[in-house]
Amino acid sequence: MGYRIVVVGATGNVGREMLNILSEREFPVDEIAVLASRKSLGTECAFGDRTLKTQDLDTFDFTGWDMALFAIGSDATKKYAPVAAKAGCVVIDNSSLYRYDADVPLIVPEVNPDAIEGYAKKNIIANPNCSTAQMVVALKPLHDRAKIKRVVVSTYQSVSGSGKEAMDELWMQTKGMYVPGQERAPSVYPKQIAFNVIPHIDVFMEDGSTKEEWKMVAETKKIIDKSIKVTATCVRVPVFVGHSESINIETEDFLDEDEARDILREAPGIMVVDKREDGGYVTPVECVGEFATYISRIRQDSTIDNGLNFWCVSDNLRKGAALNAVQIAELLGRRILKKG
Ligand code: 11C
Repeated sequence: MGYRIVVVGATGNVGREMLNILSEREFPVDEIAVLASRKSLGTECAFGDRTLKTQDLDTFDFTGWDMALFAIGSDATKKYAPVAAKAGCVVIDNSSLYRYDADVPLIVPEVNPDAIEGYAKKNIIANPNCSTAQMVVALKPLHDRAKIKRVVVSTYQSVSGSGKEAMDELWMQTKGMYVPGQERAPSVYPKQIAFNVIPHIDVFMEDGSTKEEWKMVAETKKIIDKSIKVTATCVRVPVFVGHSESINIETEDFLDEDEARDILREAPGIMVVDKREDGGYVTPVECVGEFATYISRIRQDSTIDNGLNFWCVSDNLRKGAALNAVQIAELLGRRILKKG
């Protein structure tokens, strides 16, 4: 016996990946419904070798459905997630709406699976931001061994994090550089993204940081340990899929680079590719469509007593969103609903 699953926002970048991953991982599905807003109604979605027709989110009755994977914006989530949760359907939400709510667990299954026990307060479980998800998978095993005091992270985030329109903007702007008359002015982003980098993701906060940077701080604390200090600079780069991060950690205990490499090799969800030679590291194009978070360039930071640097790359639509949501669904099934 399997589950009755709903995917909300099934026609978007993340929704489509949710369907792919549910199918790839052979999630025990008895019945599946794909929902979209009115403007996408009738659009067909692939689920394995089946084709599903989208249904109207506005009128859908969540009663009797086990889990709903939400991949829509915060405003729509605010309207529909409580409806699903109230109907007894557990919501796994990819938006930022509930992440900082003390009554909603924020889960990365390799890192804090036990937090799922708190799901019943609201019948909602939150999925973290993509840049946080891949980072905490790497930080947790190092924190368990040497206690991380401080993290300095700079991100190189792909345009798929901003949705399909941003991917089109990168494509059209790039084409427009070479084809006279097809120049494309910035629209999704405040500045040109083709052949450029933009140190600005999400809205600005009062202290000069951006919301994306704030999320990395707040979410790392909630998922791993509130004592970890995080400072982040988040940058958009002209890459279609795959977020990269340059991470520096300072630990309480000394951690040798070779031991760190061994720890990361053994850690769940991680693949270490770290040869000190040309091409002996992973770049975003190589992580597309993969489940793992890749770690490369592990090395001592010789400017402090207990410091390490490393490079972290992952498919932001997968570990950063859809895969993590499906892993939460698997965890919920295994630990709580126990049907599969
Ligand atoms: C980006 N990290 O790359 C964002 C996308 O809070 O779920 C996901 C935003 C979020 O633009």
